[in-house]
Amino acid sequence: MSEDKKVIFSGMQPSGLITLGNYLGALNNWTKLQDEYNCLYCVVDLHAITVRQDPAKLRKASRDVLIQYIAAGIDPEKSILYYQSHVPQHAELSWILNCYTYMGELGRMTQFKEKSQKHTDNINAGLFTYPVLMASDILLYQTDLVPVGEDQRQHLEITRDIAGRFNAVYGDVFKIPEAYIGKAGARVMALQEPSKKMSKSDENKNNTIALLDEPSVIMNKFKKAVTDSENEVRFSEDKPGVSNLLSIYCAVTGKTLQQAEAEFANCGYGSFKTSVGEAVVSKLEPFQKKVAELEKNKDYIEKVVKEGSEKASYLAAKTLRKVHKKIGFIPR
Ligand code: AQP
Repeated sequence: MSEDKKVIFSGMQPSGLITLGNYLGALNNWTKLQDEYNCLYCVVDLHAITVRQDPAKLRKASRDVLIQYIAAGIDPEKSILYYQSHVPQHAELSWILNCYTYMGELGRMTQFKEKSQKHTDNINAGLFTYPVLMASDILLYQTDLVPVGEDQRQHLEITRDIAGRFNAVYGDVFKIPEAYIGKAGARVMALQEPSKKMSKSDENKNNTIALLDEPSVIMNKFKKAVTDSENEVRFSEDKPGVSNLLSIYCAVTGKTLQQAEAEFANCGYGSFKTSVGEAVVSKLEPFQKKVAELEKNKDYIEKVVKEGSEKASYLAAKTLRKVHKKIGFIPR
């Protein structure tokens, strides 16, 4: 890693198939940061098990996420790509930072409130301490910047609080990370319920576009997408379905909202939805081809995973050694 570049850390959970929301809101932006920053992109499998996962599905999703990082344009020569569970320092630092985090602040996390309402049968301690693991992910690498969507801002705030609290006791151990605010990241909403975000773990598959969906499936899902009774293609808060489709169209074509509204001014919802579907299909076509190529190249993927976790472990061990020393643990 080059000393003069700032460090960026981000990750995605292998909790399902990566969606168009994950791509437009995160992955696509990550690829643009690789020349200017030292980037670490992690598949955060430890986070995924805060919700019960089927082992075979988790294994497959973890492989798929890593391959899709590369297919989307993350270059293992430039960025560090790895699985969180391959770098044990994440879990080790997380335990330590648990001891510097208060129950009260964790209880205020919206994601905990939402997920514990959704999974009432499994409100586990991991779900509660998720933000501490996330703080560890970030702080282990002396991260300067974290690209986060609005939904993750609260987690970055608690990371900053924990780091500041630790530094106040032991001196400057951790870099205090900042949010990286790129160009307005698209927030993609669920196609059938546009008041909530598109999520890979959504059980209603018509709500989500998976990056690996077949073209015919993508077209079908867009055709079924919820709109309204007005039949006017216009971006407006009271038209969440149409506005979401317009945002998706702009994000994949690079057109402005004004251009898109003008293009569909005299167009019924049927042909508007077809155009959005076609734009998404053609955006995803080269990506899907690349995924198919990478899937055949197991040796290459293995090499990327091995080298990535070695590089990440080296950096993580450096921080953890410092933490151990400051706390007063006997050196290993
Ligand atoms: N709908 C979305 N629009 C824009 N960005 C999104 N992100 C997630 N959903 C949207 C961004 O994708 C990254 C991946 O985050 P994650 O995998 O850690 O978990 P998440 O945010 O909880 O994503 P999901 O898809 O909703 O997963 P599940 O269903 O497992 O909870 C983040 O940068 C996020 O901002």
